[in-house]
Amino acid sequence: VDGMVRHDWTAGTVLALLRLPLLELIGRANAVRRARFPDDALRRAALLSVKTGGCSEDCAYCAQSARHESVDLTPTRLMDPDSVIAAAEEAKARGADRFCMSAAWSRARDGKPFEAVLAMVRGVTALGLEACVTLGALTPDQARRLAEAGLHTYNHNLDTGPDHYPKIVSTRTYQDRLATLAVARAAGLRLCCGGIVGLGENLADRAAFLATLGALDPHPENVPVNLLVPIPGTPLAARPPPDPLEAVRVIAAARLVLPASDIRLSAGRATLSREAQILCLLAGANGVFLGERLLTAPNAGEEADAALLAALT
Ligand code: SAM
Ligand code: DTB
Ligand code: SF4
Repeated sequence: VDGMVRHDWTAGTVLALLRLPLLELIGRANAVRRARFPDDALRRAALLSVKTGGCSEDCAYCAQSARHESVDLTPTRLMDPDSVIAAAEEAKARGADRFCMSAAWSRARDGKPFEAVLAMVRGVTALGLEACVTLGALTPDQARRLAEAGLHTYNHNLDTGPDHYPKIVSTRTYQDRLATLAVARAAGLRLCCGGIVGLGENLADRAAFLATLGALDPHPENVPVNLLVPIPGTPLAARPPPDPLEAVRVIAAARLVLPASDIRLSAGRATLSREAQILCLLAGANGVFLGERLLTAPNAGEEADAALLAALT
């Protein structure tokens, strides 16, 4: 029965969803979306890179890996908490309900930088925003301290299916990612865990990715679906951006696999027409990142956001 939360998803059952005729898939996903989110409210997050570039991991899509030497990016130091909190205040004034802070770290380090992140979390939470951070791998103690500081959600993406993952990242394993998700969950944090369409994965990889999320109990509360933004200087620079309808199918299948989770149409939105974005929402997405910038890449921007929101009213 569509719309029931279940955890017995397999790559096979999800593959069957991804292969449905497009209109049937969208129709079923939209029925679940309407039943679960009857007010059609769009969740609005703002994104800030609090520490950009210089990362020791080698994620093939990422502008921030120090290993992709020809990417045009100057690494920055960790921002000071006051500037971050000021940016959160502006985001709130522009209508954001959540503030996501990203650091290009393979793992969170103890000491001063971690204390600063805790101060950011406290400050953003005090503004009445949902604070979310993504810091790489966490120890149980770090996860506990983030939860104590009021962190709403921890983001840690699986990106793709387990078989395709080693073709995209060699410096860590899929198991490492799952272990960090378990650490964050054990500390009582909500999870944001999503992936990317357009990494050269096939339909079976997409099915295995969604089945992995669907098998987590509880499901991640948030699932960002990114369309690859090909970044000059990265190994995936020459890859064509994915067909928007591929993302529509992934979003619709995600809505059926994870009926109660928020699904955010994330990176790549800037290249989608307003109509393609609305198709993504119809297929089950119920959130976006607002603003001019993602982490290093441009986002849709204020004008396009306003046009989208106006079209929806
Ligand atoms: N270092 C942390 C980590 O990897 O968990 C957090 C930052 S990382 C940049 C956050 C996520 O952004 C990645 O997991 C990936 O899914 C997404 N992302 C990064 N670069 C992207 C790109 N060029 N296109 C689409 N999504 C991208
Ligand atoms: C997520 O899944 N997508 C956002 C957020 N979580 C951190 C980041 C997208 C990054 C896009 C590429 C860039 O800006 O460098
Ligand atoms: Fe580092 Fe995260 Fe980028 Fe991978 S995705 S290179 S871990 S910042």
